[in-house]
Amino acid sequence: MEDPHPLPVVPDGSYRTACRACAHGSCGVIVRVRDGSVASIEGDPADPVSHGYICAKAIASAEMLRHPRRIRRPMMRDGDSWREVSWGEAMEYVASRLLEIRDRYGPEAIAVATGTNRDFNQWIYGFASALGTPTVVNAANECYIPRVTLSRMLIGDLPVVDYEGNPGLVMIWGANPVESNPDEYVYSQLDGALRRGARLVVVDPRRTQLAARADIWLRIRPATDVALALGMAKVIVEEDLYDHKFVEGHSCCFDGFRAHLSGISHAWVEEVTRVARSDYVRAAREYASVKPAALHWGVGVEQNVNAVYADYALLDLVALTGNLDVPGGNVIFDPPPVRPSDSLFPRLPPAQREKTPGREYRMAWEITRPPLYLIWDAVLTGRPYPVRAMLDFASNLLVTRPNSAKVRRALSSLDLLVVADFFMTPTARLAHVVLPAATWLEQDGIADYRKHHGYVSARRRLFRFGEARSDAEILLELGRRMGLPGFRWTRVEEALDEALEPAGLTWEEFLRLGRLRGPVRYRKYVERGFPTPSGRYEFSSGQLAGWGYQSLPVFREPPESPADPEVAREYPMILITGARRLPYMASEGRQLEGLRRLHPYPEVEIHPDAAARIGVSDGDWVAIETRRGRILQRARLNPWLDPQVASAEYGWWYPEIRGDASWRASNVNILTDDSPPLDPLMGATNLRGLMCRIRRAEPGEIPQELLRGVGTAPGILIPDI
Ligand SMILES: Nc1nc2c(c(=O)[nH]1)N[C@H]1C(S)=C(S)[C@@H](COP(=O)(O)OP(=O)(O)OC[C@H]3O[C@@H](n4cnc5c(=O)[nH]c(N)nc54)[C@H](O)[C@@H]3O)O[C@H]1N2
Ligand SMILES: Nc1nc2c(c(=O)[nH]1)N[C@H]1C(S)=C(S)[C@@H](COP(=O)(O)OP(=O)(O)OC[C@H]3O[C@@H](n4cnc5c(=O)[nH]c(N)nc54)[C@H](O)[C@@H]3O)O[C@H]1N2
Ligand code: SF4
Ligand SMILES: [Mo]
Repeated sequence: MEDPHPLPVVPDGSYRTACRACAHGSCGVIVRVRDGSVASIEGDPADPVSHGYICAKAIASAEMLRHPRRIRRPMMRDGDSWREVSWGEAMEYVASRLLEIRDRYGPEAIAVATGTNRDFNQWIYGFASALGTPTVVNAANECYIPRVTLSRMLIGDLPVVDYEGNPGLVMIWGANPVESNPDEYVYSQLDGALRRGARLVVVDPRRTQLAARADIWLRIRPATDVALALGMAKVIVEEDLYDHKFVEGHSCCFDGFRAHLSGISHAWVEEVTRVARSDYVRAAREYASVKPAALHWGVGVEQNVNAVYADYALLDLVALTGNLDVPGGNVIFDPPPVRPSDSLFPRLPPAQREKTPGREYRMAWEITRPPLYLIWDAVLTGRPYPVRAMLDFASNLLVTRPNSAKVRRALSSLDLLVVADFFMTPTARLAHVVLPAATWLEQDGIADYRKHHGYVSARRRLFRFGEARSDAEILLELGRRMGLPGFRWTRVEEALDEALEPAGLTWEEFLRLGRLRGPVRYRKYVERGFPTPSGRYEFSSGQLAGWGYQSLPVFREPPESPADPEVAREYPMILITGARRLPYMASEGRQLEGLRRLHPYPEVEIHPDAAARIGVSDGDWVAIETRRGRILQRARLNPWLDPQVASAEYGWWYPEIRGDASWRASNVNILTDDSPPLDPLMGATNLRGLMCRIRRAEPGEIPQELLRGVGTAPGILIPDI
């Protein structure tokens, strides 16, 4: 294969655009194009969210753009080998196979899959709705959507930290913005607030960089956030530190909440969470008395069976202290004047909606996001309905979804699997058709379309690589070929024009303008009230009660826990999976030398005492085992951890290995489970807080490729295919 060359679509010069080398950041960057190539990618100091911040992933995008192993043309499987085909042939094949499957089994037999919230996602969800399938695979059950959905129900939308409003205290809870820049946040915002003197409270089982910088660090036992948040609420209520004006003027059911808090004891909170009462009392007092105070929370609290109630208890803290929708607190920002992303496409017909599996996970069901085990089961058993095809745009399902072994079985038994990606990932290797996707440097689009800080910005196409196309372009063509309702545009730009209509701008004009923001208004609830049955902030949710759920946040011991002696005897350590590392977005980037050299292999953090017991030193390969399976990561000793807790990285696969060890050897989702019990409302699985055991790896267990090391291997660019 000759070396591919990305071709510029713009003249040499400097271009403002929005990075998307991770799924969430959209940091403003300036890309310099010289002699038709990327000369540099730098942070844009004028960006109102990222303020010039840039990270290693953005810089590595230049390597990504021209990577010799990128998929350049559509490919179709021919037995055990691959054949490059034209777009026309690939699209014709996919469209006709999908129509056949739809006509034979119904549209629900076609699953659409994607990963985290990426800017093109409205296209894949729009495609699903137009096709009429409720069979959607994504990460909604345990990432972000629990807090968004609950917030929509209780207060209208997700309240995010108003960093521009100068919080006097920030409480970071189950989040690690230093490494992850999640969703609407970029670390530079928090850093700015801290430099301006904000106090910092961190709730995290690990002593992250931020925890080390904090005024108070609460080292919580994984998956017990509800109990800790309720304990803090108890302090705030009992010590009369709550905001009477908000509680009396704008909330309901406070007496019930107070009684709920009286029903739990501090001894119980301490025992469940392993946080000393004196510490969380101090944190509660500070959080309640510094004004304004902001709560920035993340997936650390959502990836377990207590996801939604943890989100609820945290929202209660925000409301209780009067920090809701106030400057420097947690604000529900009005969206920018663009059409809501889902309004561009037809809605899922009600009769198809009704078919969504998993009505017992009511909140997930309401938004058509069934827990994934139900979809894998449908593929494998044909119940509640057969699922025979899957379109996977931007998700390395085999590595990023719990219970990888089952995911593998399900994906392998489909009649048609289509994957759009940049590289031949382990998931793409299982496909029948692989489509080359465009990176952020190769596409036009509205960045942060679906975020909650109220901004959108323009991401512009600067290059073309091979025949790669943006996801929007691919889905638009597929939708048109299949005659789906709503897929009426001939070019993606027409959809962008339509999205921007409320702002009175065309895409071209927006490109020149660069960004838009909605109006910033505070305390909107005074006029608008809350969207609850009572119109007030409900400390006891009428909607949850109406669905037959506990109406106040309650704690449930995780399905595997130290409290269960039978599991704990064999698997004595508590495992959290998925702490982010800055160089990698989920399972991406392992083939980029610039990133791989920064962090060549996955690490599991363990306490030195735990390591000494099994004869392990820093850097040794260890085997981590759960009831589901075994993987290998390297031990990183950390004296600040609870000696019973281990924290493993996620997203690991090895492009340099050809066989199954590529995705099995270090993939933490070999260890996780997807089956019930799950979070009762959103179906979140237990990714943080499962039980494991760790031992030294035997030399024979470790694949040779890993022993050679990244630096000395004949390159990590061994053919992917
Ligand atoms: N570099 C990089 N950036 C990313 C990603 C990536 O893979 N790499 N992924 C993106 C995605 S998909 C997401 S959702 C966001 C996530 O970003 P965040 O929401 O900030 O979440 P994490 O970075 O996972 O940080 C979670 C923190 O919670 C802690 N934690 C683990 N279990 C618990 C618990 O039970 N309770 C509490 N209180 N804390 C716990 C972990 O130790 C960790 O420090 O990051 C996004 N950004
Ligand atoms: N054990 C455990 N599992 C987890 C988590 C955890 O903490 N622990 N975190 C969960 C969370 S919060 C999330 S959101 C998911 C993330 O899961 P995913 O979003 O599935 O993660 P990625 O590995 O980033 O997969 C994206 C794939 O799409 C490709 N890609 C990237 N951008 C694009 C694009 O624009 N178009 C196309 N077509 N392809 C693209 C990449 O090359 C990559 O192969 O993982 C979840 N899984
Ligand atoms: S955080 Fe994400 S968006 Fe920001 S520079 Fe890094 S990769 Fe790009
Ligand atoms: Mo996520």
